[in-house]
Amino acid sequence: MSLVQWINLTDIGDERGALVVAESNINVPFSIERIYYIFNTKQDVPRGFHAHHGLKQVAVCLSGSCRMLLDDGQCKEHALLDSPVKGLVVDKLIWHEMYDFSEDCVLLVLADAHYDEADYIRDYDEFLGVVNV
Ligand code: T46
Repeated sequence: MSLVQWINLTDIGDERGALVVAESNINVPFSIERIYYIFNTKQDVPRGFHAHHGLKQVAVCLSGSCRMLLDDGQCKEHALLDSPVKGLVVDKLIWHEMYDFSEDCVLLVLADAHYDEADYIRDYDEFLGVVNV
């Protein structure tokens, strides 16, 4: 199965413009406990470089574009986030790196838990140990 899993966030807008809805356990496969967004990102400055022990997330590029590397310790895949109707699932125990942020990129992230630094694995060798590679 591909590491790159998309959620289709349907545009239910009308002649006035677009409208997209994200709902817990309906089109988002978990209960949303936190949202955060990343913008004004310096170009050529990547972010991420971690995995989560338990956190599940969906990332949506509301404006502009960026790319994300997903790595399960065996395979690496790259995804282009360039649409507000495409949500990229970032599951637990997936090492991820975001890069190639456009100047106008606004990256929204829906998460299934509150912020907890103890949930982060920020060392790649530790990550490989956790996923038993
Ligand atoms: C992720 C990717 C996609 C908080 O205090 N609360 C929060 O909810 C978040 C997200 C971050 N922080 C603090 C933790 C760090 O001291 O903000 C600082 C920057 O976070 P970080 O370096 O982890 O940012 P990114 O862009 O590398 O990663 C973020 C999320 O942290 C992470 O969970 O999966 O976006």
